[in-house]
Amino acid sequence: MRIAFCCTDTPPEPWLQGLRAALPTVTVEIWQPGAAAADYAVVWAPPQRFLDEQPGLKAMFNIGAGVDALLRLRVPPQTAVVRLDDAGMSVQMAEYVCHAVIRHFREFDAYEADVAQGKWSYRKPRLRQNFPVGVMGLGVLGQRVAQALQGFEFPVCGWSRSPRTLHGVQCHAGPAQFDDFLAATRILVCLLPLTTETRDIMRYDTLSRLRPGSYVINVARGAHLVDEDLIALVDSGHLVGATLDVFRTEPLPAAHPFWKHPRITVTPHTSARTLREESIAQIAGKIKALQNGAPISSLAGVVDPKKGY
Ligand code: NDP
Ligand code: OXD
Repeated sequence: MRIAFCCTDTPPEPWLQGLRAALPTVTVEIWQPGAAAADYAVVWAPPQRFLDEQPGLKAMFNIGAGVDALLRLRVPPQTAVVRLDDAGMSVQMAEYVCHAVIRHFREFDAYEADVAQGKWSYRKPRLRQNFPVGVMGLGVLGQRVAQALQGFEFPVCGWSRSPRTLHGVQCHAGPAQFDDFLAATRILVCLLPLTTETRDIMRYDTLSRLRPGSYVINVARGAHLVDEDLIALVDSGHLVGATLDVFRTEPLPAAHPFWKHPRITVTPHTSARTLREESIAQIAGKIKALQNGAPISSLAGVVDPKKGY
């Protein structure tokens, strides 16, 4: 059995070593144009040529949770696309989102500004009941984030494609319940996959339906957000600010207004990083299961190309 490794921007050696150690009877090689046909592939942002030259792959394991970039390519129809299913990302995402929510709710940025001027100041405590958090996307990451926020006693609501029942979360589903979800939200967290349905979902008309004084946290994909609409709504005061980890163009261009906007906090796509050891263990476990005859549909994280996630 042969595995092709084709990951852009990823130092290959530690991955090759880890995969070979986890699957000692398997040949694991960096893909080169003209390479022999492989059974499986481990990929991140592969070139189209890789897919064109490997039409017989049984499955392609993406070393990230989001598959939007991969699905923009022509994937051979019989090749299953399998994304990372948590693999240590959900706890990182929960840390990041709770940090951003609490920083906003407790006004720590204002305290830091005061302290920088040598000012000992107090702000009136705010009621967390007045800061309901709305999580768009109640999948692997969104559920963990919703659970972590409940630990801090924030009211939490959520929105997904199909109806969900989550303890303590006011769940909404589908376009028909989107308005109710927005109206119930004061801190909006985006954890959707990027698909044709979700592209530009945070734009002027949708963000305007959040209650005045709302805050936006985007940790999914840059193309979920229309940048100029966010800036217009923050500048008009309808939104009070945003924390953004993902951008339409990455790295964020030096001249982009997000960098210097006083009410927008930027991080470099780092909210939940791929953890190599966990990811290798998960991918190797799935390859072993397939080799032992498990059907591909039994694996967690198999992407439905029709839904786009
Ligand atoms: P999942 O596939 O587990 O969850 C996706 C959720 O979004 C599901 O609840 C799904 O609904 C919902 N959803 C999809 N389409 C729609 C729609 N049209 N309307 C309403 N809800 C919809 O994904 P993960 O939680 O693992 O990851 C989410 C995204 O986070 C990734 O796709 C990626 O873009 C991003 N990400 C960002 C990282 C970063 O570092 N910034 C790191 C990792 C991921 P349903 O439950 O009905 O299927
Ligand atoms: C992912 C990411 O999708 O890191 O895993 O954004």
